[in-house]
Amino acid sequence: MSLYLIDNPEAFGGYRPRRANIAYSIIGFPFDSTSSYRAGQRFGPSSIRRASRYIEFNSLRSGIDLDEAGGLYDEGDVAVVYGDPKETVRRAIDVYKALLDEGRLPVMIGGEHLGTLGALASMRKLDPCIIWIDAHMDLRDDYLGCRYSHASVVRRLLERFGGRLKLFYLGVRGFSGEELRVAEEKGFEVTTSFDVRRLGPEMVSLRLKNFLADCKNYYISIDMDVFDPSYAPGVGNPEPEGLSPTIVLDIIWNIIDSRLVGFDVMEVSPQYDAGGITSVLAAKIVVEMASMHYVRSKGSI
Ligand SMILES: [Mn+2]
Repeated sequence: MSLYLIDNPEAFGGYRPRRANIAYSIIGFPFDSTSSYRAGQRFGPSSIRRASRYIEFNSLRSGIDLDEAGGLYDEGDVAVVYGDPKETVRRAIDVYKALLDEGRLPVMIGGEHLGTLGALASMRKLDPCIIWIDAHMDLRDDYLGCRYSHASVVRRLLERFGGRLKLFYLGVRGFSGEELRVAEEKGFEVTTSFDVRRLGPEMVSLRLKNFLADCKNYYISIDMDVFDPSYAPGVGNPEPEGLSPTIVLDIIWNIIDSRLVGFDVMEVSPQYDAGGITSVLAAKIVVEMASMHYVRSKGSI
């Protein structure tokens, strides 16, 4: 296994199932060095793991109990280097390559959104389409002079994927004029939080299905700030007028299938998480998405 993986004694769900029995690998990304506002995302993975011990592993949408299906295997955390985002991304890529070589389906819990750059950069050969569920576009060339920033992840991905990236923004509502111009120029699909309210979940799901029609595989990244701050106050950059968890999960349930090659749930900042509800929601999303994917792919990936 990878050198850049550190065991975390608090496994997701409170235990480690037999690794061979389940393909889902949880990877913590405890990093927040480029955080511009409410730092503390380095504690996100631990907080999500703690919350995951006290929720049920059954899923109403998919109708299964993930514990009975084999559980979720927690690999531990990426060995991040605080203050060195570039080296940290390199290490995340190394960890992901090792897991992908084993045929596992990686699930990142974070941690600032930069971790997604490592996850997706490791998947260049798979050339996945990307569903980016976030209040923000993360499309700045640099942020405060830093090119390896949580606010520049999609821009760096564009470079790594040689300018051809198939990406669908869902729930965005906070972005600069320049970011929107780049998104349009690159042909990204942009469905804002207001579009979701106007169109409703069924129409949005149709848009997504069309987008995915000629994708061999795809990746889903969820920044917890896509949700309204009333559902998810504990994030690095809260943005009012967000989506509800039920709408986002209903949309994902409408489209999820065996082509999914990985997903992540990022940006939990527990110090700002009144009542700990953001961590509970993040843990629930991990369980729900793995369950939905398990059912749609009949447990095989
Ligand atoms: Mn983001």
